[in-house]
Amino acid sequence: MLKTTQSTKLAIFGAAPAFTQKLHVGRPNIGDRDQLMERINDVLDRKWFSNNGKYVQEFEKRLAEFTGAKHCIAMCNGTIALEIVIRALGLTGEVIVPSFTFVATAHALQWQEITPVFCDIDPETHTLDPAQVERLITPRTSGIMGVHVWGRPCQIDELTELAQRRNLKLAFDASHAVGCSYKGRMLGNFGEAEVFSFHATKFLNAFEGGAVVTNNDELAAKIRLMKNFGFGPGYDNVIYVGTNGKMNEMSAAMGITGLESVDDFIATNYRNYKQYQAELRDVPGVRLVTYNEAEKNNYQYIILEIDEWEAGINRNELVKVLHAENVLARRYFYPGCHKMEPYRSYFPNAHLLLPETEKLTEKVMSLPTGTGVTPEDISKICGIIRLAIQDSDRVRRALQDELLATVPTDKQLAAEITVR
Ligand code: T4K
Repeated sequence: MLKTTQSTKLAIFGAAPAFTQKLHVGRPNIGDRDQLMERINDVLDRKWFSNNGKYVQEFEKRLAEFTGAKHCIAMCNGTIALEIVIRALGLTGEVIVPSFTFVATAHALQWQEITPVFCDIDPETHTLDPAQVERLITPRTSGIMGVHVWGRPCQIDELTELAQRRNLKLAFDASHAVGCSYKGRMLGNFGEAEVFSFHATKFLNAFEGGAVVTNNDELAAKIRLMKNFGFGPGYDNVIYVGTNGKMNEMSAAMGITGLESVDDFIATNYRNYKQYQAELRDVPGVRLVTYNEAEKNNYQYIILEIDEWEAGINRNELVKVLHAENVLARRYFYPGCHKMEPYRSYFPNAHLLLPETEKLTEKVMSLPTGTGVTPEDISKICGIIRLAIQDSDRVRRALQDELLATVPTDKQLAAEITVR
C-alpha cells in the first residue's frame, strides 16, 4: 500500500516532473569564464583565428605535458583526428573495432573504404575482448582500434602483445579518456597513437575539437602534414596529400581554459560518482559501473546497467520514467554500430558474434553528472529510480497503457488508408 502511495509522486502517474528544466547528460564543463573571455578577446584583438596560432600551439604543448606523450597534434574534432590517424598508419582492408562505441569510430574507417570488423566486448570492462579480437584476424586485417569506453582503459597489455605477435597496427580511440591512466601511465601513450575528442559533451571540451597524441616522431610529422593540406615549410609548398583538420584559436582558448580546471572537474565528477554509488547501492537490479580508484580517472560518465529480472522494469522503461521527470538519461551506445546503417545491411549476421554487445546495449544507460549537476539533483534522480523500481509492476502497466494509447484503432487505420 505504501509503495503505491509513494509511486504516485512519479510524473508518469500525472505528478509534476521532478525538474522544471531539462537535465541533460553531457553538459559542457567551462572552467574560469573570465579567463576564457580574456583569451577570446585576445584572439579577436590579434585577428589571428586559425593556422597554428598561438593558442593552438600552447594547447598542444600543455596537453602533451599533461599526458606525458611526446607529440600532440590538435584538430578540429575527434572524428577527423581518427580518420587522419587511420590514413597515416596506412591501414587497409579490415580493422577490428568494438561495435559498442560511438558510431564515429566505425565511420572513420568506412569513410576510407576500410571494413570495420565488429568485435565483442568484455562484459566487465565494456572494452574489446582480446581473445575475440584474435579470432577475427584474417589475411586482410591491418589493425586494431580499441576504444577506452567511459575513460576505462582497454586491456592494453593483451592488445599490444597480440598486435605485435600478429604484426598489426594498434591505435586507440581515447575520446572519453582525457585525464585517465593505465597502470599508472596516462592514456595517450599507448599503441601507435591515441585520439582524444574535445566535443562539447566531453570531459575536456574545446567547443568542438580533437587531438592525436603519439610518441612516434615520424607518425607525428606525417599527421601534421596531413591535417594542413600537406603544406611543408614556407609558402605554397605542398609536399603531401592532406586535408583540413586544423583546430581554430577559439577552440584552443576553450581547451586551455578547461585544462587549467581539470582538477576541479574531476573533483566534482568524483563527488557525484560517490553520491550516485552510495544512493543506488541497495536498489535491486541497478548496477553502477565502477572506476578503478588506484588509477587516474575523469569520472565523466555515470553508467548504470539495469537487470530487468531483478529491477522488474527494463532499461527502456526506466529511461521513459526519467524522461517524464525531465531527466534526459541516454542509452549510449544503443543499438551498437552493427545495427546502424550501412553496417546492418553490410553485415546482417554480425549480432551472432556479438552476444555481450547485444546484452549490454539493452541494459546500459547514462545519467547526468558534471559541474552543472548539484547533490540535490542527484538525490532526486536516485529517488526517482528507487521509486520506479519499488513499484515496478505499476510502472510497467502504466507505460504499457501509454503505449497502447498510441496504437491506432482499426477505425483510425481504415480512415488513414482511405485518405491515401
Ligand atoms: N569516438 C567516441 C568513442 C566518441 O564518443 C565520439 C564522440 C567520437 C569518437 C567522435 O568525436 P567528435 O568528432 O564528436 O569530437 C554526442 C556527441 O556529439 C559526440 O561527440 C559524442 N562522441 C557522443 C558520445 O555524444 P549525441 O548525438 O548524443 O549528441 P547530442 O546532441 O544528443 O548531445 C548530447 C547531450 O549533450 C544532449 O543531451 C545535450 C548536451 N549538450 C550537447 C551539446 C552539443 C549540451 O549540453 N551542450 C552542447 O553544446 O552525440
